[in-house]
Amino acid sequence: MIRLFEQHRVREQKELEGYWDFEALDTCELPKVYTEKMYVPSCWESDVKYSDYRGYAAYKKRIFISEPGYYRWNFKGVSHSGKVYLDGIFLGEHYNAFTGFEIEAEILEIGEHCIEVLVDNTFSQASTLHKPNDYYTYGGITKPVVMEKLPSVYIGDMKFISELIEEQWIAVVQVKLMNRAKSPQKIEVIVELEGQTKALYAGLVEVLAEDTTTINLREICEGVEPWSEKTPNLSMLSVTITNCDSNKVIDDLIDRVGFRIIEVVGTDILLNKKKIFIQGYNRHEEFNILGCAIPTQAMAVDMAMMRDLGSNSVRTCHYPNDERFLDMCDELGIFVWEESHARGLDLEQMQLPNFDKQSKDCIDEMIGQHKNHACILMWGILNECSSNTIEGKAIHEKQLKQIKELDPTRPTTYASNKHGSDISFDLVDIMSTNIYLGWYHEYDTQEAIDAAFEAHYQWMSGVCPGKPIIISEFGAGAVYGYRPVYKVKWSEERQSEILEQTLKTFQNHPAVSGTFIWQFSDVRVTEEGWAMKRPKNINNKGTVDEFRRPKMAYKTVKSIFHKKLKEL
Ligand code: ADA
Repeated sequence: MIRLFEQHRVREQKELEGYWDFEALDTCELPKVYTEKMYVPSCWESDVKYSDYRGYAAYKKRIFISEPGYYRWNFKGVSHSGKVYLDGIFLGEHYNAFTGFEIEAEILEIGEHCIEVLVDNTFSQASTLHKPNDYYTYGGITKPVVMEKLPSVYIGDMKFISELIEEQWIAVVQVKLMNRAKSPQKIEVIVELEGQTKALYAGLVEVLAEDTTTINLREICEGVEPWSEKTPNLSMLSVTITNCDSNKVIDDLIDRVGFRIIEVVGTDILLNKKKIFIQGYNRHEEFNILGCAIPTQAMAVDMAMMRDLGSNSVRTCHYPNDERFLDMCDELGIFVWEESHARGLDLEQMQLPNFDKQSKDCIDEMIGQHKNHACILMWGILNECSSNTIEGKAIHEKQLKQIKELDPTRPTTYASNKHGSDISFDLVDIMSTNIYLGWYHEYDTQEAIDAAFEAHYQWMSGVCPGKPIIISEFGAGAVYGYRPVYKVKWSEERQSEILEQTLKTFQNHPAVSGTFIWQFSDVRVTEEGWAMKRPKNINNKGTVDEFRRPKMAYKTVKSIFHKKLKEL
């Protein structure tokens, strides 16, 4: 499945799912011979032969071209990086497993061609975001590959923003047209929004040779049903273009949008002018043996459990998520804190030569690809990075500036663990703190936990008064099935008790606007650097284990979350 809704009725698209030729490699170069098969999309670790393989591999897919023209391959996720070749000719490359990329080529010869991809999931100084970590990063073509034939003039992008001014909902839409032809093209453009009686836009534009044209519109919309967690109303926004000379419809693009506005007013977070309380989970993109190549059916399993628990939100720790998961959040009314890729980098790692570009590209792609999702309420960066140094603050500032330039409509944040020393909170709209009271910070009574958080809050509000505060991570570990008579750490009982105590502290504190439990499910971690701190090589702070088996804490969280929902 490419998306949870139909994106095109005119443009030809097909998913290149199935077995591709595969060859594990000693060096990152195209092989002469392929001796194996690997399923796409999948993590190669899901093939028992490669369950802990970290290295290079080549994939090859034969394609048949029946008509000369412009073709594009949209790789939704290649982990960690991919180099793409057509008939042995290098077309382009991409770093980062968690954002998609597009590769284009003009093919003139009818007949068989082949796409090859060199995939690399090694760790090196050149890879500044994929590091040995408290989550596993897999190898392979892990998300769908979509091939499409593009007309010479096609729709390059569509951006939707909703505004609410004096009770009136306004649609602000930007459409980009691309012209590959060597002559100007006269195009009729129609932009329609489901529920609106007349087209938002209908007009003729001329796109100059080998150039682009942008159409901007801003229209008051009547009868709008806004999007919210209780009423996740979505509308199909479609743009269709017709070549005026041939009078032939040549391309279309459909997206699914929601009218909603998110604001920070004082210490409150408002959705459509109403204060909200965010409660939910940090969720890594991993589903046990499937790794990060999660089919939508498995995403739906997680979504059903998080909603059963009473979650109204998810934090995409620590990287942009699959757009199909975001489609689900749009459709079910789940708030999302989407985060660019970074976890626990110190200043030295943030100053590596490739860090700036790899971070910039990830933010550009995250916002470029996910900007129209109503569910995304805020953008996050740099989880537990160097926000307590002058140089680190400058890097935070640079990334936050980039985000605001791309999208001024959503608040920004980052999750800090620099308790008592963070100097960057003034840069963000929402202050967020990771604080494991009762687990990493030894407190064992409710009173002690309440007092410890109050002291932490006093420090935060002293450093940067008058902003909303989110508890972006808190929780405890538990090995599934470990039920000793004593409530020792790693037992399910202790995890349940710590979550009960800390949830009570955070949910009862007037300054807290949201809580994200660390974490929804247990996840595999890299052996390098983490095995000795993680029983079974697993980060087991999940409320469910890696097989989605609920731990004792499940009932505890469910009771507390649902009680809070009743108060909201
Ligand atoms: C940090 C980090 C998480 C995870 C967590 C833990 O807060 O942000 O990714 O590693 O600690 O489980 O200790």
